[in-house]
Order: sequence, then structure tokens, then C-alpha cells
Amino acid sequence: MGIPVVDFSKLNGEGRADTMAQIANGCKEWGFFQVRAVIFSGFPVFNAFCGHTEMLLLLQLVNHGISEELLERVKKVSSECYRLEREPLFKESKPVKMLDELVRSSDTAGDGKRLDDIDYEDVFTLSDDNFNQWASLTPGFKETMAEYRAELKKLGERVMEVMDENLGLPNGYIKEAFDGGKENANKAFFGTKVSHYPPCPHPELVDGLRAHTDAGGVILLFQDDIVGGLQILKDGEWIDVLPVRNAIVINTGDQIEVLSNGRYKSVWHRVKSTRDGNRRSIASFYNPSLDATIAPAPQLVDEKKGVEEAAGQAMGHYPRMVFGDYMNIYVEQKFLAKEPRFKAAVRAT
Ligand SMILES: O=C(O)CCC(=O)C(=O)O
Ligand SMILES: [Fe+2]
Repeated sequence: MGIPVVDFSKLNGEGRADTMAQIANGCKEWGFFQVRAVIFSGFPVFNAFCGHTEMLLLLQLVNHGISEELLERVKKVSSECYRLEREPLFKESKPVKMLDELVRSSDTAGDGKRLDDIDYEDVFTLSDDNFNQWASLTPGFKETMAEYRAELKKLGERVMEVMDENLGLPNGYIKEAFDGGKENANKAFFGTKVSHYPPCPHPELVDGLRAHTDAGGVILLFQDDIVGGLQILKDGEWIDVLPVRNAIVINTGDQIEVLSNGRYKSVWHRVKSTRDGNRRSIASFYNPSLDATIAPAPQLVDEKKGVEEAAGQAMGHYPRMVFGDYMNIYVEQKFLAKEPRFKAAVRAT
């Protein structure tokens, strides 16, 4: 089945109900969606593609309102930053040394062994809390990335509001849950992970980023225009998320799965390393505050299950947990199945 296209501009006019239904379908069927910044007739368009599988989300938004000019600058400063400030370090990094060592110690490339405990990637994270440590040698990097983050954060909030509505939750429900309530001083966390997947001499021996689901809420990914590598697991098969120029891929993490009581599943994905090309990817994460308690929205818990729980019988599939407790487990178990993480976080809370 082809991936449907959703026009975001129709959210504000005629055709709103159809648009919401298309997004809802995409959210349930896939675990990702993509947004492309193309200004069409002067207003933002939301262009989603979805297809049938088991409750994952994959949508592509077009004309999301982030200017091409800003996206072009983001690409430029990120690539320059890699070349200037990161590449020399990557050449000396652990994955490069480990791969080199594996190949040197084997008769044939790798001798059938693979590097299964490391990612062949260069990465650093930007947040409001570490602004003073952002790369400062690359002209325009800090200013451009601050501007980009402000735009992406707003887009993330709009996406969460669409999800609220599609799930039948009050407007602002997801954001407030991620903030840990209106009164919590320690609000939801918005981080931006700037990654490069440099050319890898033996892509068969190591992944760019091993298969995982994301821990948090909504992830907005600006991937390379040309160099591919991102794949999602759909019906037991790895499917390429092909680059679309100036598109932003959106997927949902484990906390949306919990909050939606399993209606929106976090999707398994990975990045394959490639021999040619240096893939740039900039993933922005809208995550709960570490002290926020995340639980299925009561509106989404069916009554029968609620009664069972009240009677002390089998716990619902997604009980409540503190996000910080979940993260402590996630850092140890990121590349393993998510269900044991949910169970362990409940015990820790
Ligand atoms: O680079 C990508 O396309 C994906 C990155 C990712 O999955 C992550 O950072 O969690
Ligand atoms: Fe991820």
C-alpha cells in the first residue's frame, strides 16, 4: 500500500476532518512521518505518508513552515562544523580504532565477526542547558542552530497538538504530561543531536547506529538530502526511509507509546553505514522532563482493564513510570527490546 500524503494547510479549513483522519492513520500504522519544507502558495502544507502495518507511524510533512533558507543554512553550518571541529577527532575515535583492529586481526575482513557493541557515528547534542559549550569555531553555527531549534520546537508542539486531537485528548495534554504538570519548574526537554555517519571502509562489519526505539516523545529528524542509511522495521523487514530534500522525518518514542496506551507504537529503526558519502542527520527530541510521571491517558485505558487493575489483577500493559527512572534503564538497554524496559521502570518508580 502506498504512503498517503497529508496537506497540513487543510487542518485550518475545509477538509480538516479528512486531514486529521489521515494523520491519525499514519500515526497508528507507522512510527515515523516526514515533513518537507516547501513553501507552496505561501502557506505551510503538511504532507504525510503512511502505509499499512502494525500500529507504527510514518508521515511526511511538506510545507511545514520552516524556511528553505534556514534549512540550507543548517546544512551548511553542520557540514562545516563537522569538517572543522569534528573530523580530526572522529579519525582518532573508538569506532574507527575498533574497526581497524578487527580488520587487522582477521585473515579475511572481519573473519565473520562484527562490531555489535558500537556505532560508527560522530555525535554531539545541543540543548538550552549547554549553549555555552556549543561548537564555536564554525562561523554562524550557534546562531543558526539556535534559530533552527526554536522553529523545530514549535513544530514539535504543533505535532503533539495534532496527536492530542487524534487521540481524543484535551488540547495540550501531551505537552503538559511531558512538562510534568503545569506547576513543575523542570519542564519538558528539547534536545538536538547533530550526527554524522562518515564513510565506513567496512559497512558489513558495523552499523552507523544500531537498531533501537527512541526513549522519549516526538522526534523530528532532518536527514541528509543524498546519503541514505536510515531504515525502519516494518512487518519484520527493514525498509529504507529514502532521503527527500529538505524533508523532516517525524517519529514517536517509547513515551508516546505509553501515554497513548499502545495506540502509537515506537518504531524500531537503525542507520546502516556506507562506504561512500558522509551522512548528516540532525535529530531533535521533544522528551518529557526527567521528573514527569508518564502513564496511559485515562481516556485511553479501557474500563475492563481499569477494573482488573483496581482488583489487583494483571497490571495494564503500560503502567505509570517516572521518565528519569526509564532513562536510567534506557542508557543500559537502548539496543534491546523495549518491553523489559517498561517493566523495569515500573519496578523502579
Ligand atoms: O540519523 C538518523 O537517521 C536516525 C538517528 C536516530 O535514530 C537517533 O538519533 O535516535
Ligand atoms: Fe533513533
